[in-house]
Amino acid sequence: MSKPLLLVLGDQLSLSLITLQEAPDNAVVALCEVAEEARYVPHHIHKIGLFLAAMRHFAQALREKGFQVHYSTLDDADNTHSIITEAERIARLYGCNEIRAARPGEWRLWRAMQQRDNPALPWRLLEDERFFTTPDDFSRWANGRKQLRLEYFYREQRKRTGLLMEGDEPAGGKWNFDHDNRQPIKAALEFPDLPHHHHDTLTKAALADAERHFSDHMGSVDNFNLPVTRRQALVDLHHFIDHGLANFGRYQDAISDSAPYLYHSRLSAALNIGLLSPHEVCEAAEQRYYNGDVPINAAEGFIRQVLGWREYVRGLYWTQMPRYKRANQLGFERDLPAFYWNADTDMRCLQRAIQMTIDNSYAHHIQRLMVTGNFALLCGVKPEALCDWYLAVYADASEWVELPNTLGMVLHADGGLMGSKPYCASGKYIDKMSDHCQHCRYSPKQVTGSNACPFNSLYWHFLETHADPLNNNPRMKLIYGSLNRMADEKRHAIRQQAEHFLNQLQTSPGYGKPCHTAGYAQPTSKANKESR
Ligand code: FAD
Ligand code: DLZ
Ligand code: SF4
Repeated sequence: MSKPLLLVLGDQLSLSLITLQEAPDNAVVALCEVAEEARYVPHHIHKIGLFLAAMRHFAQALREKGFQVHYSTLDDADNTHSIITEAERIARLYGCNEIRAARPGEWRLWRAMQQRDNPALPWRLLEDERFFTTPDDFSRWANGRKQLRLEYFYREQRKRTGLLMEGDEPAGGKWNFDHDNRQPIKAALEFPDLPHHHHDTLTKAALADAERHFSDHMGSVDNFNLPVTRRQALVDLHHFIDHGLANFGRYQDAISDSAPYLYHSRLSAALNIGLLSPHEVCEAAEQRYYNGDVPINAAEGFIRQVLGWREYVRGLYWTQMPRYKRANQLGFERDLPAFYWNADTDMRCLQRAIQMTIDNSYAHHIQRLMVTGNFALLCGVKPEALCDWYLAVYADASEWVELPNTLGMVLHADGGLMGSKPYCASGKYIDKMSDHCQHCRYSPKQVTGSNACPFNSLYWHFLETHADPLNNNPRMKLIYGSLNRMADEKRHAIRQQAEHFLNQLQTSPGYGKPCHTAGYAQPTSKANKESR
């Protein structure tokens, strides 16, 4: 008779998970805290605390529902500290003859599960059905298309689900209201306060364990305020729908020097670990539009992120891996700038985006794309260094969503599969969308000279360096026209300015590791914490 071990990973904390839905009465459910998952990149302490606290609460909820649960803690003496070997150890402990697991969020684990080859203890891998689409659905959609553009995928998704559809037509008469969603920051804006989540004894112990085991990682648990139960995640969802959604669209691209969240939902971590479903968050936003509480550009803008972008990047990831991870179309070779680990820079926009990341394990999309991402693109940071950083520092980061965003959207490393052109921008864009520049020692209006915003010369330098292949891109014709019309002396001065900046840029191969530039000692993570 079959007796399965049902492995539930840290990002599969949903009662609707296929493994749990199909559980026979004799099944044993395993949740495993393992050091390997916390260390393969040096995850932010909030992220580790989130996983430990949420997994412990989920195990408790499963027991209350009558499941037999084995929970391995980091301190268990016999813990093997690797997901695969720990699942096999527990299976043998309970006399299970099969391990069942839903598709994990990262290809490395999926591959490792597929490669196990023990007839006495086979792994049975199931499709994760908690998304709107499966990788097979995406593959069918992509089949035969020359370009895999989000917009067409998204329209199909709207038609398939009926979300914001009125018969065969999109609600509001248009598929996409992005044009209305580009308002910059304004001084008079007031942003909603966040709900404050109570830390019960389970949460307190999980945070203490995270700090005790991983004290060398970025961040401090002092200001941890992520939802760790479904109940807390629902509080965040309702709070966003009541207080953030109406302005979500309009200020989606704005950047603030002081406010980390603006009108963003801050729901990504809860969605990605399974405390919320993408269906319920989209339906909640749609309902508010039909109730007349929020404008169409807000509801559509939000639903496009979840039903469109989130599903699209997942489809790309699973259909393009593993070769996707090796892509580096522009041939970038630079290590990560050292200040990405400690925010020690005089460029105000970068300082604020990275400090907010250190404080909250969160930065909103435009900070990731147009500040830290744009800077890395202009400097030519190599994909594996940048991807590891985004994967480590954000509580919502899982490779299926982080990799396409970083490698495809930010670094254009996939040759335009994901985005039709690189999201490169000068200081002028950041000045327009944010209030950073007024606090900065540099001027966004100057391109050369000691006060010139570094983004400006780097921008032209990037275009010049990568003219082949980028100047053939029809969407970049205009900007290459400007570059080509520039006087030789000006071009030369800009090139020198950028090269000087890049030559003195200190880089670091990893958190706490020595920097590449001689004469600079990166602060250790401890010193780093004390200085905050
Ligand atoms: P909101 O702005 O409120 O958006 C609502 C929801 O839409 C998000 O919660 C998220 O689920 C979804 N969403 C929005 N944009 C995207 C997108 N581009 N791709 C996929 N889903 C999206 N998101 C992650 O969830 N995990 C990551 O590891 C991650 N890494 C990123 C790395 C880079 C370089 C960039 C540019 C973006 C990355 N994103 C990632 C996408 C996006 O930045 C975050 O989803 C968003 O900032 C989370 O904050 P929020 O919940 O307040 O989002
Ligand atoms: C991110 C993370 C961390 C820090 N710890 C664990 C853990 O102890 N046990 C676990 O099952 N999952 C953890 N995770 C999430 C995993 O990295 C994630 O489940 C895989 O990357 C697959 O998506
Ligand atoms: Fe950033 Fe340049 Fe503005 Fe300074 S001047 S905040 S470096 S864009």
